Amino acid sequence: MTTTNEFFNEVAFAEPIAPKRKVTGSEAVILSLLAEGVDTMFGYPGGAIMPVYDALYNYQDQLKHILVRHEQGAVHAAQGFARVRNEVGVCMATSGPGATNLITGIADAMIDSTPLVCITGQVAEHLLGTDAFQETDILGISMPVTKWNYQVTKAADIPGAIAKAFYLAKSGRPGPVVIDITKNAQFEEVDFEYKKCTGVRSYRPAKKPEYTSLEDAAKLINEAKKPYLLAGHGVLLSGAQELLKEFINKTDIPVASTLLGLSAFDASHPNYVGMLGMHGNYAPNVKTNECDLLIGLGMRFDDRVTGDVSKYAKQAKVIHIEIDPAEIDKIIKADVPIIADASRALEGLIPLVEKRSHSEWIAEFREGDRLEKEKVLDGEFSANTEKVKMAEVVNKLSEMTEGKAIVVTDVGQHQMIGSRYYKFTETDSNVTSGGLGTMGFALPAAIGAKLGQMKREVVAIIGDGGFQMTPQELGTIMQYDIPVKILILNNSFLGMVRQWQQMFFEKRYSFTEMSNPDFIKLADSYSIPAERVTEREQLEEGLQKMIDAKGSFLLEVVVEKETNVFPMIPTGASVSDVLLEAPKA
Ligand SMILES: Cc1ncc(C[n+]2csc(CCOP(=O)(O)OP(=O)(O)O)c2C)c(N)n1
Repeated sequence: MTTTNEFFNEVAFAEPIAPKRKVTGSEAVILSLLAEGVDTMFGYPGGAIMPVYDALYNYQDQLKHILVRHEQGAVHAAQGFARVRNEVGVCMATSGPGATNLITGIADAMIDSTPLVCITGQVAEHLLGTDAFQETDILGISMPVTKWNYQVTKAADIPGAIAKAFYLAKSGRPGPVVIDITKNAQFEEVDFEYKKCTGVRSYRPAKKPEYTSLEDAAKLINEAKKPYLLAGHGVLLSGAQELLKEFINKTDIPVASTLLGLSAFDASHPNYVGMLGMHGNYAPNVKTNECDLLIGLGMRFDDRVTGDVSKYAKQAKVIHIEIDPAEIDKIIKADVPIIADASRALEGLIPLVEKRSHSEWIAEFREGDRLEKEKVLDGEFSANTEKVKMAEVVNKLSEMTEGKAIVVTDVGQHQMIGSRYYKFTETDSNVTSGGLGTMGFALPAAIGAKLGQMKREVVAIIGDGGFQMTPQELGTIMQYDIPVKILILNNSFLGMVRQWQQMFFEKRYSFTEMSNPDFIKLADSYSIPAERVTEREQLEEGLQKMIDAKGSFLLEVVVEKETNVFPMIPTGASVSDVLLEAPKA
């Protein structure tokens, strides 16, 4: 473990921004958060963090604390908040079970590069290692799923540790950080003074690209006949949305989005070709194996995007622009690696690239879209089934909100349908659990997203399975009157798993059918207005009620039980083999 001296020697701090005064370690925690500009945090108290909660009591008008109903809710809410604000999300929990309940969300934030500072209480220093009440080695447990974690045992170290935590969480490739504070450190006194962290010696995230690599990339871009750009979460994280538009308007390159990159590029732009991946659109997947230049921008060639890597874009030169050097050549070998944030790389590239037109190449994508429309969309949107289909609901929602809502999706069929059919026209609007695929994410993440962007409409789209993983957060919505809209697409199945069972396990529906509670009564018990739509004719009216509601609203739509999500790249297949329908038996 790092000792105090090593810790401070490593870190560069700015000038003090808070005057020196004597406070308890607990008050120092709150003052440090305020010095970092935190106005909202999420948490759940308990014995080992009680002194910090006590200190918070006096600062309630400056630092809004949202009491969730389960620590997993706190961390997902902090993620939702961070994602729509592009700021660090903050959550807090007690030691032991409180801290371990944060782990799923921390792992989720790690893989989806979401900046978080998670503060946990810990037993007093003299009890460490004794299996004391509610003691758990949260540093050991969280080590593989945090960017950094640190245990503070002395009040004097609190401001420095929190400053370093914020710096590490948001710099370079963002991620979650855990600061574990022993109870004695919370009680002790400290001469409080806050200095923001400006750098850590052993950690030098690249920001600025090498000029020669930009020149090499520009040469490939200028020469390419069929260039193709894949936009990922890094575009949003580095605030490169406008630069990307400028770059595309100049080069006329078609742009596809990863799941987490959605809303970084306006879906109504003529160069937008759709979503990549296992359940992405048809053309964006197939064209990967036909382009002559592939530009990965702030994305990491996840296996859901690449399918079989041995058959992935073999014909293409690859430019990979990515802030995390560990991602370069990890899955796809780059001809031109550019280690930089998306924003800096585009800034450098725009003057070097020539004005081009690629209309014929883009028309090839439209041909793929036509095929997808014929084989998938026409069926998805037509009223040819008894119950309404998920696609109809999302399509209607997208139309009725003009693509302007923040959409928070859970995990499953509805996530893929929601991501593909919601036509995002505003940036920072897509909040989903991509890398970890955490069911139960959406309800608490929507709470965070709404509190992060109060002026925007926030709609959580959730399956009946995922909703039942964190339904207790209805209590949080009730207590703080958070106007989140909840859209449950109820197929009485763990739909995505059922789809796989149907396609790959001979329809053996092993433990995927669900008897559900009455969601309307459940919402009612939390004083949340709710309605159920069972017929197609009621859909528009139901959605309108939900949209018009001033406060929170739960709309349950009973959807077709056994519809499948296509296109689909079966596990291990190539992007060229994306299926538009189930293979005939
Ligand atoms: C915590 C967790 N457990 C299990 C899974 C595996 N899983 C992925 S999708 C899915 C089914 C989701 O069902 P539901 O929430 O009803 O949504 P639907 O697919 O029907 O839209 C399951 C069980 C998961 N992603 N996360």
